Amino acid sequence: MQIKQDDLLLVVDLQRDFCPGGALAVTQGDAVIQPINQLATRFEHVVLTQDWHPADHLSFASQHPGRHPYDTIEMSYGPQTLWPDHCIQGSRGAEFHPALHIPHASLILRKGVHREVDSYSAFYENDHQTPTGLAGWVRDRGIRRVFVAGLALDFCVRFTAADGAGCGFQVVVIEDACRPVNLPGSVEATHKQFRSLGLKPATVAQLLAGS
Ligand code: VGL
Ligand code: ZN
Repeated sequence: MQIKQDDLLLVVDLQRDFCPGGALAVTQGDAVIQPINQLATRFEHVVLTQDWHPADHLSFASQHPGRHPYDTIEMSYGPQTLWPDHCIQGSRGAEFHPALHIPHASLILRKGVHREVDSYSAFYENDHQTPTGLAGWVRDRGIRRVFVAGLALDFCVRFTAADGAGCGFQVVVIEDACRPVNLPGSVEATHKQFRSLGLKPATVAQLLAGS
């Protein structure tokens, strides 16, 4: 697969809290950083997303007495998984991982900033109605194809890829440049959704080889 000038690399949530030692650590989350740094040099357009919650965000189990991380609750917009406190605005855990090095990235999109609604996707908040503005940014640049990589495969990457396709972009998930949180059934559900949306997977090696 050949990377073109009007392609975008969308790098999802490569933050300290999602890497080993972080508040919501994804197994081997940091293993994707070097490949993504390398891939990013091939893209003219790169966007980084940053999970960026107020300290009292309602996706935090700590805001729901008697509830625990990874429980599911019903919010006004549907089911919501509860998480340990993570990526609090301005905190060390919310910083990009120090090994991430993509100086030419032209947009940093912060999401999950509203207390009442989580935002896994970089395009829409979890109510599936409130846009982040990214679709317009992408369209205005004439970008047609969006490559997605980062953390976590079964949450923010999954919802970003699905919404990107819903916005009319051609979406390619670079699966070996992602790692999952891996809750029961979450990875299987992700693959099933990708298949049903007809999303193309790619590997880092395929892209670097341009084949
Ligand atoms: C994420 C859970 C909560 C992610 C963000 O980046 O996949 N997962 N907030
Ligand atoms: Zn979050």
